Amino acid sequence: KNISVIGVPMDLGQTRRGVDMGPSAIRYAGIVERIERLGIAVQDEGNIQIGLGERYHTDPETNLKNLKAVAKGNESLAAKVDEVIENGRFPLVLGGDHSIAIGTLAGVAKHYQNLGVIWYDAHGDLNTADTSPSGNIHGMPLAASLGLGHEVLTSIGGYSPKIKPENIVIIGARSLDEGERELIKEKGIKVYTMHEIDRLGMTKVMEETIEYLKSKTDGIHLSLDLDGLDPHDAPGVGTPVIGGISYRESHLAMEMLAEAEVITSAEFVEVNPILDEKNKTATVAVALIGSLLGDKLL
Ligand code: DIR
Ligand code: MN
Ligand code: MN
Ligand code: MN
Repeated sequence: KNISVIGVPMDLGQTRRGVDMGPSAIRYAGIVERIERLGIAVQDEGNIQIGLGERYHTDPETNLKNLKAVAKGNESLAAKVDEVIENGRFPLVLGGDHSIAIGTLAGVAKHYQNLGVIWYDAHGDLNTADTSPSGNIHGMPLAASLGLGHEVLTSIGGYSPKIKPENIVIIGARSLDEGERELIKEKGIKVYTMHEIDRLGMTKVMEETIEYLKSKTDGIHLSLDLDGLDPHDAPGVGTPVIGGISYRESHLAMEMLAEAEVITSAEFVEVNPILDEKNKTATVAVALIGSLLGDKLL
C-alpha cells in the first residue's frame, strides 16, 4: 500500500519545548529513504500547520492547557488523515506530542466500524480534565477518543466516540494516574504493563494482542509513544520513565505486527530532538517503522 507521511509539529499538549521538531528529526533520520528502500511508494505530505496562539494558556475553569490551539491543530490533522485514507493510502503520522492522536484517530476511525488501537506507551493517556494532575492534553488522547473529557476534544472530527474500550490494547504501561487506573478497571481495557511483558515475554504479549484484536476489528491503528521504550534506548522524550520496553523487544513487536499484516494506520510520537542524544530517538523511530512496514534481514 502507498504511504503518506504526515508531520505534526505539535508541542502544545505538554510543556517541554522541542517536541515540535520531532517530524524534522525523523525526516533527518531518513524516514522517506527507509520506506523507499523497502520498495514501497511513499509521499511526504509535509506538516500540518500548528498555530502559535494561546501558548501557555490554561483555561481557568477546566485546567486544560492550550485547549483551543491543540483542538485546532487536531481538526486540521483529522481532515488530512481522512483525505489520505479516502485516497486509498496508508497514513503514517509523525509527532509532535501525543495529543495529536485525537486528530489522527478522528480521521481514521470514521473509515471503520470497529477500529482496534494498540497504544504502545509508558502511560495510559486516559486522563480527562477532571482526573489530570497536569492539565496536559497529551495525557488525554485515549480518553478523548473514547468520548470522555472536554467536549472540544471529544468532538474533533465532528463525531464521538471514535473507538470502543474493548478494541484497545495498551502495551508498556508503567506510570498510571489514579483516575486512569479506575477507568481501566471500569471499562475493562486490556493492558500489558511492564510486569506482564517481563513475565510473558514480548512474543506472547504480541501473539495475544493480535489474537485479541484481529477477530473483532476491521482495522488496527498503532499509536506508538517513544516513551514506551526504555529511556536508555529512547532518551529524547519529554516524560521518560525507567524500566521500559527495550529496542529489541520493540523491533520484535513491530515485526510480528508486520507478519500478521494487521496494521492499517500508524503514528510515532513524542520524539524531542532537544532532549535527545545525537538524534538517537528519531533514528530508533525510523528503524521501528522499517520493521513495522516489513523490513527483514533475510
Ligand atoms: C501524565 C503524563 N499521566 C499526565 N502523561 C504522559 O500528565 O497526564 N503521557 N506523559 O504520555
Ligand atoms: Mn503517550
Ligand atoms: Mn507516554
Ligand atoms: Mn529487526
